Amino acid sequence: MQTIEQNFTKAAATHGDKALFERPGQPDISFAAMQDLVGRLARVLGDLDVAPGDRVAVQVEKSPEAIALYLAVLRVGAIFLPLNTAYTGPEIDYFIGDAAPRLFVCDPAQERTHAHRPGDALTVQTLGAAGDGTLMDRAAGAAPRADSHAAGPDDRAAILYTSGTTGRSKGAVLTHGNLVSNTEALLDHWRFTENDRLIHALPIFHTHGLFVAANMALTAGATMIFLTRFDAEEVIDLMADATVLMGVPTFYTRLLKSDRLTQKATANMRLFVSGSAPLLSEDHRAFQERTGMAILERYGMTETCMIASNPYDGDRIPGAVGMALPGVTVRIADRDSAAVLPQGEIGLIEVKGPNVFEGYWNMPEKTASEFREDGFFITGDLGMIGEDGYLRIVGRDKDLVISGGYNVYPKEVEEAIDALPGVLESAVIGLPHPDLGEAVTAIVVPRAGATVDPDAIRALLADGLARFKQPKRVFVADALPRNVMGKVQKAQLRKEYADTYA
Ligand code: MCA
Ligand code: AMP
Repeated sequence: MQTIEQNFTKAAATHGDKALFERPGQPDISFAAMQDLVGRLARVLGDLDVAPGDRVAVQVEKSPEAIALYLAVLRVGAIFLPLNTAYTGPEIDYFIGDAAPRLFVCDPAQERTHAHRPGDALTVQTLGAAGDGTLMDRAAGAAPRADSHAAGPDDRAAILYTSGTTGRSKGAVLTHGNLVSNTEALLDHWRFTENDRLIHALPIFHTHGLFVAANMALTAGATMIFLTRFDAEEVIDLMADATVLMGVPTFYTRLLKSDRLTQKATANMRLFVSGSAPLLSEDHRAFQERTGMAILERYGMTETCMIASNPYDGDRIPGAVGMALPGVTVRIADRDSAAVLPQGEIGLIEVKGPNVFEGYWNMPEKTASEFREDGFFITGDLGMIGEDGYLRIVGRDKDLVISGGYNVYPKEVEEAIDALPGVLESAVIGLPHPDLGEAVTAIVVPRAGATVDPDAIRALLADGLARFKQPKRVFVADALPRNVMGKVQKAQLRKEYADTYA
């Protein structure tokens, strides 16, 4: 069994001087230099008493050093736990409390905020965007550790928190086998090789940027053109010297806004991948008209890595996410009876394979409730498999908003709003948004005799909720529409407020 870290070591042995990272205006970083840094960071982790199975929580800006830290954590057999840089203090408190990491690595600017954290077992270190901070200071003179902790496919590699319908985030535990099998399937399916030059503009604390994009380049020995954020004009400039872009639908919506997106601009590119949220069919078609290239849409989940993909050769169909990846089984089942449904019928998308996670950290009951008895994981997405064999996602059985590729669970936002003074209750919905796909929107009902101000509500939410979870608009209403069972009719609200961002 090889781990992602061991596969990287193999690639580094072959590609020594080749650039692993290229960054506009900054020096390249070769595979050999990266390998040296991973070794030194692995030594530092050992010196900090990080043992196999320990969690290492990391909330840092995107940098090559952060990727090196990820590989070093795998090298020592610990569990990598990346956290969105947008998370605020109360959110971090929850993750640290739940995962009980041995080490927490934060941005140097946050060190004082987190200094209070060290309890019996927790150490806080820092890593800055420019490769600065206490961790790198320690690594400067360290003797590289070359040997990897022996890991089997079922050993734990990472925990990624995903919000829950109950409002409580769940840590999805991913094994080395999950990461390696999925990376291998994607390398093969998308014909990704050492000759590729990947424009990497995604954040590295989620599956898409870390376990799809970075793992593929690290394993294949490819070069990443590593950008700290997505800028459409910059990405168009870089296409002349790149081969692949992986992005969320918002990337493509924004690229299409530029007149400079042309067949000529994309002539060197061989593949555009979209995922994490539905790609608008009209964007798919417009992109093909403008560039002559069909975006390849794929479908995945934090709990399952990638599940299905449109073909590399063959039709990439707008509105479809393709077929199950090799080794992965997808079926459509009835929500209540669990009966497997025939082709063409809409039901819950369920998945089984080496890509499917072990379970939720410390939540055996929650884990059990999301698997069928025969081991299929219930995604909570609604879909159907057409006569053409392509999977289409037609909706969600879970109350979830996906904004610019980030998941927001309404329950969590509603709980935060309901706790504010003067609020009786609230409903949070996703509404069509021209840039983000869906925008988080709140409808708030004041207590009798109280008045609530939408701007004040937004301001009060700012300290406790990550920015992407905060409602873009807040509406005040006298009451929420309910059915006879008393359940809030969110479909009705979505209809009523549909044109908010038009
Ligand atoms: C930024 N803002 C957002 C978002 N991003 N608000 C809602 N949703 C967002 N996604 C806020 C900013 O804080 C700012 O707020 C305002 O919106 C405008 O920011 P802007 O500069 O336009 O944003 P940006 O920095 O350009 O970011 C937009 C983005 C980014 C490029 C779409 O959100 C992004 O990189 N998303 C990718 C997420 C991702 O990697 N998802 C994969 C998850 P204000 O104006 O108030 O200050 S993995 C996954 O889902 C599965 C497994 C899968 O299948 O891949
Ligand atoms: P996350 O929990 O961040 O891993 O997000 C996973 C969810 O994103 C899935 O359950 C889907 O609802 C959604 N998703 C991912 N890829 C696609 C896609 N290509 N089309 C539609 N929805 C998608």
